[in-house]
Amino acid sequence: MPNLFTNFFLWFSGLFFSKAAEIAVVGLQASGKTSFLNVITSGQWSEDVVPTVAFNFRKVRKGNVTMKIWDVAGQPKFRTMWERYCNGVDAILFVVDSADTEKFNTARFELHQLLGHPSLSGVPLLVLGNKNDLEGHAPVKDLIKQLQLDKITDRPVSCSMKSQHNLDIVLQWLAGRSH
Ligand SMILES: Nc1nc2c(ncn2[C@@H]2O[C@H](COP(=O)(O)OP(=O)(O)O)[C@@H](O)[C@H]2O)c(=O)[nH]1
Ligand SMILES: *[C@@H]1O[C@H](CO)[C@@H](O)[C@H](O)[C@H]1NC(C)=O
Repeated sequence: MPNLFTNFFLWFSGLFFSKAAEIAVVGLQASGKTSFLNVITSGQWSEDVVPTVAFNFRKVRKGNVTMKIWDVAGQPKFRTMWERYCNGVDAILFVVDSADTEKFNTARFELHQLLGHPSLSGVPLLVLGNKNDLEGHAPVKDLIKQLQLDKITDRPVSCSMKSQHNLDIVLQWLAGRSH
């Protein structure tokens, strides 16, 4: 059975990475963005060299999919850059550490700040609860409540937990947003 799943996942992720898509992967520092990308690509992505930037921004590529990754929390002056970096993305993937309940307030604040940018209106949002293998992690319904996802009405929103068994569903959702 595990082999069957793995094979299906590899087959499916191959399809996903053949489609053209640009995805913004954002979240608080250490929420697990890099780890998640390593899981879905088995670490096989190429890193673009980004001209010297004053904050933690990276761009990685695999197949025809580009992921733009950065930490949302930081110095307010960098907020003006969000719009530029999100411009034209097909989806926003917001990664949250579901075990770090003390940071939910910060995560909610930063998420809603980001979504408030006019040029990002309508861009689909997928919230991914990470570190759900840890004791005391919040379930999906708590994430929805804590991050006030029900208040987001100007775009498609989905919330999921990262687990071996639904990574294909996560990719499927993202693929539905690509062109
Ligand atoms: N237990 C657990 N730890 C994780 C998980 N994902 C990431 N981490 C750990 O959390 C830390 C931050 O992860 P990283 O991917 O670097 O976060 P980023 O700053 O958002 O890119 C690292 O020490 C990871 O090993 C997870 O699903 N479960
Ligand atoms: C990327 O897209 C082009 C054009 O659709 C296609 O020919 C190519 O095979 C794709 N790349 C990958 C790695 O799938």
